[in-house]
Amino acid sequence: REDAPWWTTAVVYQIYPRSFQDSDGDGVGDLRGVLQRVDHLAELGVDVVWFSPLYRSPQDDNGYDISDYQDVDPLFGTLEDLDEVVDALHARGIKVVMDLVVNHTSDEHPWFVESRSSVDNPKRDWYWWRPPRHGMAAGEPGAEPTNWGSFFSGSVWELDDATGEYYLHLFSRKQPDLNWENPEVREAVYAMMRWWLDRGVDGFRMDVINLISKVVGPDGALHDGPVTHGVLGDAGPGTNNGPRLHEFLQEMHREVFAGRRESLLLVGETPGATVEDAVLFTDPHRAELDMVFTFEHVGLDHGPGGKYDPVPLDLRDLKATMHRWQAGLQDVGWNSLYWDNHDQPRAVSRFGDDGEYRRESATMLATVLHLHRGTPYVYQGEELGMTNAHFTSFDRYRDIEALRYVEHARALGRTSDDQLLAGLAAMSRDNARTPVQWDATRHAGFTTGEPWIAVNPNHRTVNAEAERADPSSVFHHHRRLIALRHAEPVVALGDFRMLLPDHPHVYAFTRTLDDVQLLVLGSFSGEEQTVEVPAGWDDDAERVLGNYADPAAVTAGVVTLRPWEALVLRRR
Ligand code: ISL
Repeated sequence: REDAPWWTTAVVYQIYPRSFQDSDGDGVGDLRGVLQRVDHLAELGVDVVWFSPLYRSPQDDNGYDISDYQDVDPLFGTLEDLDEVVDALHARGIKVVMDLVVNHTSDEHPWFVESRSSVDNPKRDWYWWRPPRHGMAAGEPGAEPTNWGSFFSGSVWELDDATGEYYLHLFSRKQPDLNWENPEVREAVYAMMRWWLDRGVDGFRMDVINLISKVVGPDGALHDGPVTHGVLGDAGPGTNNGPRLHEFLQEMHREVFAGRRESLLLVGETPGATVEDAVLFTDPHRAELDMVFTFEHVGLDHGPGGKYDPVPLDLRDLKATMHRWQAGLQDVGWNSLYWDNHDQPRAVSRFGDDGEYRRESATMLATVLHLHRGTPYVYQGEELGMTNAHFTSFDRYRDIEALRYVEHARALGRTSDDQLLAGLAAMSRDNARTPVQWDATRHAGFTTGEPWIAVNPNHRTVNAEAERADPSSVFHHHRRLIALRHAEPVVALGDFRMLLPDHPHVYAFTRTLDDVQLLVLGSFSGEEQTVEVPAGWDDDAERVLGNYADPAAVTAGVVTLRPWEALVLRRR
């Protein structure tokens, strides 16, 4: 127990700077805005803040397209402002983790500007340049070097007229992929990372880090992927979890983290990773990462047409997935736990009820998440029970992924505008990107100007000021959950055992450490649910947390949960 790393008892808070707090009235959040809100974070009690990208960027993908890794974008402030924010957070005992986006840069990064300038530029090989498909002319339909489709719709290949070759971009055409096969690229990335650590940051959240090693055949060949739907192929087999991925991570570790790992937090974003992959990433003896983000649980409601064609979540699937990850990383490795981030719709709208039972379902979801074994991540606004945007017209959307998707879907002509709008309303990343709702005033106290994306009109009732005033609020519930993890070792380290795996509406599990045991119950239902619990929970079990003033009672092994009720019991 004494040997457990510090992050086993930690809770991380994610800030998406553009939507957090504006200080200068330009409608975009910034670093001086963050300074105004550090007390909110301290009151919540979080241990770490992860900042989505603050670096200099053309903002094609809201900063995930970086043109200078060692500067702050003027939209957000200056390096000196960032130093002040880091100092202010450190002064409150909060560590700072930077987003690290090194699968790709911006096409405006000097490295890429050089690389595209000619075929014999020394940086040509820093990116993935390929001639047209054999026997075809540049620009001819189908002449792209592979059939891969981009995460943001369309081909991953962009023809560059200057040299008649194509460059690879798994995301937007303004996000060319770096060629990690080239040792100079890796050395440049490691040097930049060391610079940030020397400046005082406490770790990195590594964007799509499992895409950095591509499958390269002899003579540098890349291979077509299977075509499942549509005309483009799946880039996954050729780019996800490639052959040199673990080698690169171990090298990064030696070159950047050696000797200072204990105080840092290293978390990888790994869409497509399996439990088995996660064990390899997070086994401390392999010296790669501390934890990774799984995507399995946030893909369960994607339908046959992909994420914008959602299907209702079957709670049994969610429990089975979470259980597999809990069990798979019980002995070796560690989980990160999240429902929300800047790429996902709001969980209270997605898995809960964001109307009548907003408070109950948001607190239930938080309880279930935070009581798992792993490090919980709270995304800005989640602690306020913020909901989806519920936009009803295309012109509200800002996210490049959504806009590209609409453009391509319309060109294919198979989906009506109503269907497209319904898909976006349910699943768009912009649902998570509306400004944080601080109070009931115009624009929710986020900005004095015009916000870059509409503020949710429900800020009149859903906001930090109202949440702070109500002891039973989503905010105070999060505060209690975070305090519980700090105080009670079984929350951090206890063994996880799933109960009632086949129940369609109730999430139930125990956590056990030495002679202390917790029982966690959460109802994913607006109706009463009566379930049986294991023997021994009705006599002297102590109520640790709940989201109703008068907690449900366990009598003779049976408990009836009210709509979206959550309950945590303890016994020794
Ligand atoms: O958002 C997603 C689901 O539609 C994912 O496909 C997402 O693009 C993927 O998880 C990678 O996300 C990360 O890298 C992207 C960036 O757009 C995301 O915001 C970031 O979290 C490219 O840098």
